[in-house]
Amino acid sequence: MDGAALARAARSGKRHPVARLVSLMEDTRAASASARDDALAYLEEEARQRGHRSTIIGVTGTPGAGKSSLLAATTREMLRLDPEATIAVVAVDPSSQVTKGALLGDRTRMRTSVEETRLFFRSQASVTALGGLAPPTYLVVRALTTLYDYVLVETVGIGQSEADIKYLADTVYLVMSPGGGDDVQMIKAGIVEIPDAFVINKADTPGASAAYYQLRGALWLARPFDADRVAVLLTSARRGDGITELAQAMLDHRNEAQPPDHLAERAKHFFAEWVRDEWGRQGAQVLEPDPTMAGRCDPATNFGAAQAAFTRAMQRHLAGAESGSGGEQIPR
Ligand SMILES: Nc1nc2c(ncn2[C@@H]2O[C@H](COP(=O)(O)OP(=O)(O)OP(=O)(O)O)[C@@H](O)[C@H]2O)c(=O)[nH]1
Ligand SMILES: [Mg+2]
Repeated sequence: MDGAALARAARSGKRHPVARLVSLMEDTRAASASARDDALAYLEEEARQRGHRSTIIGVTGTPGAGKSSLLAATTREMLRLDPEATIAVVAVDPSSQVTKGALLGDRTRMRTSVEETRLFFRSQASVTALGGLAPPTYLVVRALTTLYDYVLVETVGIGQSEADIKYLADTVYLVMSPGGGDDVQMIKAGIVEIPDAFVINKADTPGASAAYYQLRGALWLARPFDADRVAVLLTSARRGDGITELAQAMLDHRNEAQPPDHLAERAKHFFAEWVRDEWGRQGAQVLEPDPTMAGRCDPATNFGAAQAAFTRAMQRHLAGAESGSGGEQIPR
């Protein structure tokens, strides 16, 4: 597969070419590794030449808090407020936890016309046992930052994924809904410390303002140093309350937009995640003595090649362990 050709086609912003590019980024097979690297290299170079910058906004929160409904309403409003803005949404579905109906719901809520090139939506199954981001999310997001001004990533917040989204996103919004008992759990898990801003959704239901004051109180306890500066927005995706404010808050992150390859510096973290996901503890043991892969394959510039190299090293390691020779420690 010709990765650069796919990337060139995706620059049109048309849904199908972008979808094919995203599928390539999600393809973890070694056979597609060089196509992925070529596509990313092309996109980042092309974006650099245009002076393109983008910002990544993570939207996390408890299951059913209304993240998808909010994103559907908010992205529409963002496009209305800023007629130039382009937005990609990646929703990471915890496929092990929700029914197929919910999955389908996520997809239909974000349905837009095929001609709409300013908005792209992708739902991605999260297959990781850790409950965090799907392993290919990093590469997908990295590719999308070269094409869109805003990349919004929806994840379900269950511990580990909060920390993960902090690595991936420039800004993290936590969505809560009243009466869910969310606040108490958040403080316990220390999760309230991670987000940059909070959204209390379902403001049309009882308990929304109580939840607001509970959260404000929790913020004073958990992060007294910046509690008064943290935004807490009240919204109703159903009625449309607070959507303009949320859309404007997200648009304002444009000021912090970054050049196309700014995710490169986070490659090491997500490469280690991939190793753990793909090869478990044994993989981590092989990677640990030589996290730079002896300088041979830098995941920052050649993520796919680094994966392929590590896979080969791992296979040799395992074969060696079986034959009793102890195998190789350093991936080559
Ligand atoms: N009353 C009310 N219900 C809402 C609101 N926003 C979303 N919902 C409902 O809450 C349910 C969950 O909404 P989703 O948007 O799927 O929530 P989510 O956080 O994306 O859910 P998961 O991705 O499954 O974790 C749906 O039945 C929505 O119709 C709101 O503002 N008010
Ligand atoms: Mg959702």
